[in-house]
Amino acid sequence: MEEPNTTLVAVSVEAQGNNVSNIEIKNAVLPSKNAYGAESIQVMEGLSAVRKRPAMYIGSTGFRGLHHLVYEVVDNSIDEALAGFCTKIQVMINKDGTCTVIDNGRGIPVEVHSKYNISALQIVMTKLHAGGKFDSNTYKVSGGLHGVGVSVVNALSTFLVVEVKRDGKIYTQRYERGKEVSEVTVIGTSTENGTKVTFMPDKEIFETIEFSFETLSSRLRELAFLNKGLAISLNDERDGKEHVFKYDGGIVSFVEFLNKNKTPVNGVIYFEKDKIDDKLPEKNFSIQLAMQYNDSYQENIFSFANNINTIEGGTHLNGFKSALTRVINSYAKKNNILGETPISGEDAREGITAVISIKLSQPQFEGQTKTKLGNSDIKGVVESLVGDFLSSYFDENPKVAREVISKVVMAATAREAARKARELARRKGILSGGGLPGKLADCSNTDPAKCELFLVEGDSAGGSSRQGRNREFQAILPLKGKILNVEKARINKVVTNEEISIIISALGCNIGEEFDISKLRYHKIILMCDADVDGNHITTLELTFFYRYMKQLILGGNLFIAQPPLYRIKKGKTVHYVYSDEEKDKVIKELTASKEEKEDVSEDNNGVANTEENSEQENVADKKDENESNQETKKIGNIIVQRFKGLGEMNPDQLWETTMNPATRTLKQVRIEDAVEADAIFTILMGEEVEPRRKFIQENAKLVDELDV
Ligand code: 0RA
Repeated sequence: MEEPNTTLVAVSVEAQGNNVSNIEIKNAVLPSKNAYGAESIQVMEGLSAVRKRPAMYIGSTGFRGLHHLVYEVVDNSIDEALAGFCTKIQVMINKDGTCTVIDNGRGIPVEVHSKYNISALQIVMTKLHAGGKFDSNTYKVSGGLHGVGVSVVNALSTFLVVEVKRDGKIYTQRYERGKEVSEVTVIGTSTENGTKVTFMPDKEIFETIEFSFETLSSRLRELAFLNKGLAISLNDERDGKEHVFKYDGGIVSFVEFLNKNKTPVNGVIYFEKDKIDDKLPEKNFSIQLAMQYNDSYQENIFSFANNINTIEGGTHLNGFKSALTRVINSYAKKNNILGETPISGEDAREGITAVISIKLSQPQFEGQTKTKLGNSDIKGVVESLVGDFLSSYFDENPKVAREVISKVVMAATAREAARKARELARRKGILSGGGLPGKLADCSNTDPAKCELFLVEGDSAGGSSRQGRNREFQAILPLKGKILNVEKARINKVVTNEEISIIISALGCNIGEEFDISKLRYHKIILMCDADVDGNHITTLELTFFYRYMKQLILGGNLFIAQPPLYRIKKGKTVHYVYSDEEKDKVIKELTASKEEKEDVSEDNNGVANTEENSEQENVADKKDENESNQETKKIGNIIVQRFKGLGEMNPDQLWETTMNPATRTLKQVRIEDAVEADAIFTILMGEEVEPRRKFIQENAKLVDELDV
């Protein structure tokens, strides 16, 4: 069953207001500059396939898919920048709901194709995979969601208008649902070059057609970091918001940005290398790496392949990690600064912030969300390039090397202390038979794929859920309120924290480098807290723990948040459980309408709220209903509305029916929509610094209201 998702992150942290000047694009790897003419464009098929199965081309027809349309057009402009022809990209969300992307690249070719006798522009816009850009000497992404071609955007738009400035003229053509409705027409002259695309996403295709400024903004900012010197602006004509991104420091600026609310230990270490072989263009490869340690305990590495955030990592990330561990160990050994304990990879990465961005000709994207780089030869290539660079960097910068290594040695010592403390705790019997915690009410099924673990707030709710559950496949672990804030603690404190060590033992898959998904005892882990301020805080603390120590479970789609109902609405013998205030108003309205005149039903939601607030006011009885003595109960006519203050107030049957029964419950799946934002939010909300948190809370009142930290 498809679960609704909880996005860890939905906001951008701060506006970036850089001036757009001194435009300089440094093209790391130049593809061979053979000019594309109209003739080199290969024609493939029409667009009907795209409208039939849109998700195949853009991933989904939801919020994500909608925004992919913009990224698809922007990717084409970025390709022009990579080829050295474009320095500026402007994105606009227009008042009428359309989106415009303008670049100053070469402009899509307009010449008439001799074989087909139509303009190349029309071919690019109306044929799938048409474009002279599918040869391997560019870094076009194949197989992934990007790079499907701008014609896909055309196919999924009610209308699209393109304008091309090229050869001293301005050309235009209009399309509707992917079909041309005008000729390519000259509408003026210009000395400039470039492409302007305006499109209206088709509401027959998409569940929503409303663009989000924040979502576009974070991706465009990321693209600006990854493409040094390229100016990317975003304007929201609906409310006048504007961001301009341009980073002459590229990923060095990216690392500085990521460490903005942290305390750095060293300057940013940067390295880039291109491997270009004109005879073997399919082996072309470039790498950029920027890294800086800070005094926190978190590892924060972002990896990209062809500008795509490889959230699931892959061979480039593994190559970097191996090189780092190896170089740090050998430097420490050579200089006699190795402590008693050997340095593990995790120690070497404690407090690191790094961005690794590679470009390659034929990327293979794998994994659940197609964000894991699979090219097997890349690990060795990255490992040897990074290894060579880092060892000479440390040799040439002994002061930095010592700072880094003394931090790493401290991490190793703390980890060793943590291991010993855990060992001791185990012997002292905090963890009972079979290594499972005594508080765990396990299920009888032993197939992890069928099993669920509920992490429940408090003993009282723990009790009702234990009684209410299906003990065949549902296990219950009651937790004592607030778990440790892992954002502020080093690993030794984290693993010796009682509640956390109980969670780790119950799950069975360990954390960090010892993490082993094959040992995971439950494939669904469900956080179940009260729907109030404390409950939200606990959920956030638990999310922080999973995000920092078991991110794999989030990436694997194993983590969920239960949705207990807020109200129980009863009229006569029928009972409704509702999960939000809007839903409550709606149900009350329906129940009221069914006894009154039908015309009430046609009122909108506001009307209903008013009805309840005003005209029904005299009917509201504040006295407690006899049967529901513990709960806040209101009477509206013959309708009884009962507010659940906590899970503990529900009896086991109610808890089963509303929150635990797979047939009737709603679960929210936790996903990482935007890794950069997710890190920033956890750092800001849960970390040491007070000022950024205050500022963030002011700027994002709504989100924080939901998180309530
Ligand atoms: C096909 C061939 C060439 C450029 C483009 C397409 C192109 C597409 C888009 C979409 C948005 N902006 C774009 N800019 C360029 C090569 C052009 C040449 O050889 O002159």
